[in-house]
Amino acid sequence: MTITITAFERSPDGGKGLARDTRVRWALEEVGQPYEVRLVSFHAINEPAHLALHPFGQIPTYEEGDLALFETGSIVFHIAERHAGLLPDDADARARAITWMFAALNTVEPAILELARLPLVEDRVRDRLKQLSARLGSADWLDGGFSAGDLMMVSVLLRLKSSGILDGYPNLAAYVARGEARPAYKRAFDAQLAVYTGEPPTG
Ligand SMILES: N[C@@H](CCC(=O)N[C@@H](CS)C(=O)NCC(=O)O)C(=O)O
Repeated sequence: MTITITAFERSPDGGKGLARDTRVRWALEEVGQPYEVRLVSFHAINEPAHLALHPFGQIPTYEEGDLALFETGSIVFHIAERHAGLLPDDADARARAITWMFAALNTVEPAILELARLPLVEDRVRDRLKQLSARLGSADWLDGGFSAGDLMMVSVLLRLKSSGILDGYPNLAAYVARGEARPAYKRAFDAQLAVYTGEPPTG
């Protein structure tokens, strides 16, 4: 029975093997099963014909006669069950191999995917800082005298201090420093720190 999988005709990784059809191809190669590939566009994955195979409009899919599968975990598991070479015969060892499949998909892959999203998140933060920096200009505070607006904005920006991102926006770095220099901020900071040091606040 012919096995047909789907893959992107233009993968965003430009052929680095990161698209998930690669793991299905790999499993099929390991067990020596020939297969065909139907290349699909980003548009086609949301068309009814593809959605009938994959309800979430993704690749890869796997077709073998009347059987249609999606999700690489289930596809690789199916291949491994039907052909020798990917799952041990011993029942316990088999269960452990399956455990590692779940670990890869449920525990390790989500964390790695977050890392891949990091550059996008950083771009978004820099956009916001650029806008805020333009708005603050050479003023001390956002709208005349110090207000609750500055209290909140400085509190939020403080989270970026250790990242070094603020260094690219000198007026924002100075704005945060002005906030931190306020006696009331120092008192608040010392009071929360005292919870950990056991020392009474100095202010
Ligand atoms: N959990 C799915 C994830 C499939 C997936 O995210 N596929 C990507 C390509 S590697 C895709 O089709 N992305 C397009 C989209 O989600 O719109 C699996 O393991 O098969």
